[in-house]
Amino acid sequence: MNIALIIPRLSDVSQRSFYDFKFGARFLGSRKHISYLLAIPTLVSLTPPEHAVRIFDENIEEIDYSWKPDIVGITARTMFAKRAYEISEKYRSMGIRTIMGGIHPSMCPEDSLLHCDCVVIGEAEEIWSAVLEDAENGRLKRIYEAPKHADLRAYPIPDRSALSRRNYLLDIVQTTKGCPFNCEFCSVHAFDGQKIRSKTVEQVILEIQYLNSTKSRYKQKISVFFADDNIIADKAFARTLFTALKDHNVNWMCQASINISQDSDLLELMSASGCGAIFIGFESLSGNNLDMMNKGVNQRYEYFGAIKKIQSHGILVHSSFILGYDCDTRNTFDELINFIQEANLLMPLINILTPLPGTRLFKRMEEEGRILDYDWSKYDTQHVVFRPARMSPDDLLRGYRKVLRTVYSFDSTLKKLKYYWASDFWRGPNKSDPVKPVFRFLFALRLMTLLISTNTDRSRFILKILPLVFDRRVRVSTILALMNNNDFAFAV
Ligand code: B12
Ligand code: SF4
Repeated sequence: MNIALIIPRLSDVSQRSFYDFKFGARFLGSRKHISYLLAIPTLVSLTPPEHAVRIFDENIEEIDYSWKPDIVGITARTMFAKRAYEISEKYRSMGIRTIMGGIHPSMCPEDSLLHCDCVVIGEAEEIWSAVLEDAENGRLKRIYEAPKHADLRAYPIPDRSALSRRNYLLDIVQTTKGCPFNCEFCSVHAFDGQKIRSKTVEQVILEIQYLNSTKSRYKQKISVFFADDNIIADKAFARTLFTALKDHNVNWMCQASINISQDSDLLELMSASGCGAIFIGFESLSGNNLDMMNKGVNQRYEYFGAIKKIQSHGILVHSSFILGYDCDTRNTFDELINFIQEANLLMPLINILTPLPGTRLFKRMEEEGRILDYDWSKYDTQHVVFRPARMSPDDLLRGYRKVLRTVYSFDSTLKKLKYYWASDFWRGPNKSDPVKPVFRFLFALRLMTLLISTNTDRSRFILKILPLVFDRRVRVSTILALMNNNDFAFAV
């Protein structure tokens, strides 16, 4: 069969995402996107070789509807489920059968089945080849459900050969699945389970070797985002993995729980193996909120100290906060701004609380009659889809925008950058992966082209930044990422 595998873009309601890199792509004159979704190369690797596969990622290309496959597989998260439905309907109107999978159809199969021919609930590993066999023999069922969680050691590595990798900033690699915690707002434990499953370190290194052997000639090192929910959940595995990574010349980022701040040896190993940033869900400054979230683990750590400790190893803390939990009031916004500024958090992710389907939060909000909107494209953490407990939906939206625009204002960005430059924070990467002078020069030239603009804050920022672009402590990619974040903050 001919099979199309599709990654939908966000719907029109929710055109922007913190991670969309739209400003960056315009700046570079390309259509670069942060990354592909790992589900797609995973599906390719599970597809028997007699089938032909084409991938369309709407974030970097248009779907070629003139190519008529026998079957279409679409991956869907909640925030782009509506767009996934549109694509599915379009193919169905052409007489082509569609199959949807991923977290959204798994959590809302009935809703998804209104728009596609078949839903796969759960992970594809155990079931995808059976689905394809049924499709080929004209007996595709409406619903398939993975019989159990996949043993990650039993499958081939994701096949990225059909991806346009040069269009992505990062490669995605997953080494473990599952999370032992049970936060109220999160769907990971419901989908991936609470038991940690890992690949073997050898499997992961094989993926890294493949990525290295096919990297763009412009890159000295590959950049990898480890898509594990908590890369240190199994510390023994993590230690072996980080030790093995040391020999493979990788810039990497990951997600981990705050207790990593207590483990100097592990932090040292992470830093030595190329870890540049750890994403940590701080979620809230309020202990009562953390209790409600069931995120007690955070309460055992003093946030300022934890951030300082991690950053003392040359690893940037990417923080994430949720606004709108039940104990939040209109004062919460200023408290969060003050905290972020005082802690010099460089790229905080600010989320409006979103009751994602399949979470305990969604169930509670429904029971309390507080869900105001079921338009999935607004479930993107930038819209208010529920009634907050101690403020109006409008207060929450305005407060969110205030936080975003304050912490990503150019003044604040420059102040924080100077803080990091003063300590020569990026000396490790600047030594092992120096920015070529030609890139600095091109970056400065491109910055200058932005000076003629009505955005006077940006022009002022550029004028202050220009003399520093050639400073050896400065990484131009960080400046571009922050300009991208500023653009996002003022667009939503
Ligand atoms: C890595 C990651 C990111 C990264 C990278 C994004 C990327 N390119 O993948 C970053 C940090 C950028 C990110 C951003 C966001 N993320 Co995120 N992210 C993840 C994470 C940790 C891993 C995803 C992953 O790669 N999994 C590995 C792949 C192989 O698994 P999979 O996608 O589930 O696919 C399997 C099955 O679902 C199934 N399957 C999937 N598709 C299909 C299709 C077919 C046809 C079939 C048969 C089967 C199938 O088979 C696959 C193999 O087993 C997940 C949590 C998790 N554990 O999954 C959250 C998660 C996907 N993110 C989530 C959220 C909310 C976000 C953000 C909104 C956060 C924010 N505030 O900005 C943004 C949205 C960005 C966007 N537009 O997608 C939620 C989504 C919940 C939902 N209901 O949609 C998750 C589940 C975490 C959570 N808290 O619940 N994310
Ligand atoms: S928010 Fe993080 S720690 Fe909590 S359940 Fe989800 S993945 Fe686990």
